Amino acid sequence: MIPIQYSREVAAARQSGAALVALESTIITHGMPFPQNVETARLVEDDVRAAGAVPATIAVLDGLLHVGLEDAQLDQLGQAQNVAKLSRADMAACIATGGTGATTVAATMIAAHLAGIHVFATGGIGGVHRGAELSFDISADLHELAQTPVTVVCAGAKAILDLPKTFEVLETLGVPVIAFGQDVLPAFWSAQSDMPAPLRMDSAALIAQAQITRTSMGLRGGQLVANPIPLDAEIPAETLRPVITQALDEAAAQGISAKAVTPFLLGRIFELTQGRSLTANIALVRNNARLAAQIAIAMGKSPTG
Ligand code: PSU
Ligand code: MN
Repeated sequence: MIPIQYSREVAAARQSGAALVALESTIITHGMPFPQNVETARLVEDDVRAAGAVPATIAVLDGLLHVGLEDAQLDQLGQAQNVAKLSRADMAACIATGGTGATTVAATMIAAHLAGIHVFATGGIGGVHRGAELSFDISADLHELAQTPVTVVCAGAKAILDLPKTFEVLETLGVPVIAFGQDVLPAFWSAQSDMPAPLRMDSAALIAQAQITRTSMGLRGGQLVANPIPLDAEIPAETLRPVITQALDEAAAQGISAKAVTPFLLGRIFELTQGRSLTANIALVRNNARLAAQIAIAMGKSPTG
């Protein structure tokens, strides 16, 4: 095993057996502007604590895998330039070469699993990009969900993606997609989409039990919980549609590709909505952190967990 640097708080939680919730860092370095990125990361950690669990924000700093960041490290990462965006393909290389990188959903799942953490909260997972039939751009997040046993709480896949194709791929890969408390899938900035949810659960305890059952059946992989953004924070899909189209057109015109696509689109949508997309993004991540904490606590209470 590679060495893992735990924060003081996470190390204490591991000793006492407290429930842990993993948090990613790409949303900090590539998903939100400074200083809202650091402020949000702190709020999300506090939301996990207020719900009775312990937050473990994950990143690679100077070649060392950190599970839980001290306050100063979080601050530094939030302001650092040229931080790598790490997924399954490049995480080990970053560690081996002493680099610094923020972990995407895929890389955070890998790290959480290495650290024995079963639940992870993020904003929106990556997925199948629009036009993927030509670009082949499908996020590694989907394949990670198929193989790493971590329950990921998100607000759906980001609405910049091709949502029907994203959920088709998840089904093909055998990933349970569970809408929390509603019959349709949420769509990140919007609470509802027109896609029926493959599965629906209304309690954290059931979600925890479903993951435990999966693992005890020898089924590989995690599950995706799609938790709708709180209604008072949502942006209706009709409002976003032209904004997303414009951002996508600009990305195509400027030849933005590969890892740069998602950060570019999120940044342009932030500008085109005068910051409203960021306010919604912050609200949905915090909402996901609270649910993830409840699931983590329920997993700890289960006799088989
Ligand atoms: N959720 C957010 N903002 C983000 C992300 C998630 O609210 O920026 C990040 C996650 O790290 C996710 C990544 O894994 O976006 C997807 O990147 P890509 O589409 O390049 O796979
Ligand atoms: Mn991609």
